[in-house]
Amino acid sequence: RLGGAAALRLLLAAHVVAAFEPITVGIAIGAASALTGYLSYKDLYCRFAECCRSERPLNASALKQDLEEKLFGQHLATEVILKALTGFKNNKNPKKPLTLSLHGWAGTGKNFVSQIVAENLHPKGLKSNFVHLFVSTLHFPHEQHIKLYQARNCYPDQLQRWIRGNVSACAGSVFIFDEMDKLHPGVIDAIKPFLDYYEQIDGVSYRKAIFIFLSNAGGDLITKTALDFWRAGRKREDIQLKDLEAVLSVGVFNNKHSGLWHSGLIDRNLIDYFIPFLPLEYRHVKMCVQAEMKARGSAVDEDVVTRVAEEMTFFPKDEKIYSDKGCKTVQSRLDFY
Ligand SMILES: *[C@@H]1O[C@H](CO)[C@@H](O)[C@H](O)[C@H]1NC(C)=O
Ligand SMILES: CC(=O)N[C@H]1CO[C@H](CO)[C@@H](O)[C@@H]1O
Repeated sequence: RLGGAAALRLLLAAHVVAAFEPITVGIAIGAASALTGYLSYKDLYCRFAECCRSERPLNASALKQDLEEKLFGQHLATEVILKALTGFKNNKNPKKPLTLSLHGWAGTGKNFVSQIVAENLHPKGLKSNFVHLFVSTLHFPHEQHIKLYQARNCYPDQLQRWIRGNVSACAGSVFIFDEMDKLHPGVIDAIKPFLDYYEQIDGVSYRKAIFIFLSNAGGDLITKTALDFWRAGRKREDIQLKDLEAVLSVGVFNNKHSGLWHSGLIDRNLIDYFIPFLPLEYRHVKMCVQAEMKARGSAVDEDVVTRVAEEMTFFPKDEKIYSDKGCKTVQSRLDFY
């Protein structure tokens, strides 16, 4: 048995090689782990290369802490996401992939939550090889371009091949579809089979995968409900899922621009959870500014916090309760100060 220093040298060598050549890494790491003797090959390998580890249990308290500390004003989303993910990850035998549909105005935290979820499932988050973000306006064509894309064979077959390839490589892959409301129905048709209750499709099981859809659809109805509560003098935190769930699925379903409209995702119950994001109030915007300052490593200057928050525009006209853009422009405004 070699001393610690020699083993360490081997490990470092493996690390350097890791950047260049996967097969050599395997051998070098194998040697190093034989020498160090206490780390399994897999553990060691996964220090250098990203491993999929679909079976790794979710750390529910870490997810809870992330959501509570970083996401502001979204008690419903926090609750539902925590419940949905722990339930799904604790289930050894899910009958279908987990599908979450996140709804609300821009800046309310939908993208942010997807990022938190991704990081809790795969430590590298959005940079992970097992997390895939599709932005409809970026990845998918406008209607008039569809022929062209079809000719180039990158739509929607390409998407199916990607999903298939990605899930084959990692059963616990996460797919995030942003701007669902701008997504062409054909794209949804292409992914629909993967969301269904099939045991396998062509030898691949999609049941451990997670699909997250983001859209603005239903944002106006969610806002209306929040406003009704406010006007009735009731607390925001008293809004319950049942106050919104019906509104949401009917509203979304009836909205031609929702991307989910007549896609069969709803009438076939392929969406497991509709998750509403409430419009953000002045106090939440302030929390966003404070959090952003902390994240940048600077002391929280309440003066600046107030100034940034007061620069946002609030609606409705008379009451001025909710921020137009949620927390969306906080970062750039903070840059300015
Ligand atoms: C889960 O997360 C908590 C909070 O971040 C941490 O203290 C704990 O060690 C984690 N547990 C495991 C098993 O990783
Ligand atoms: C193996 C495979 O098909 N991987 C695909 C996973 O998805 C990304 C897009 O996010 C494709 O670029 C990969 O080719």
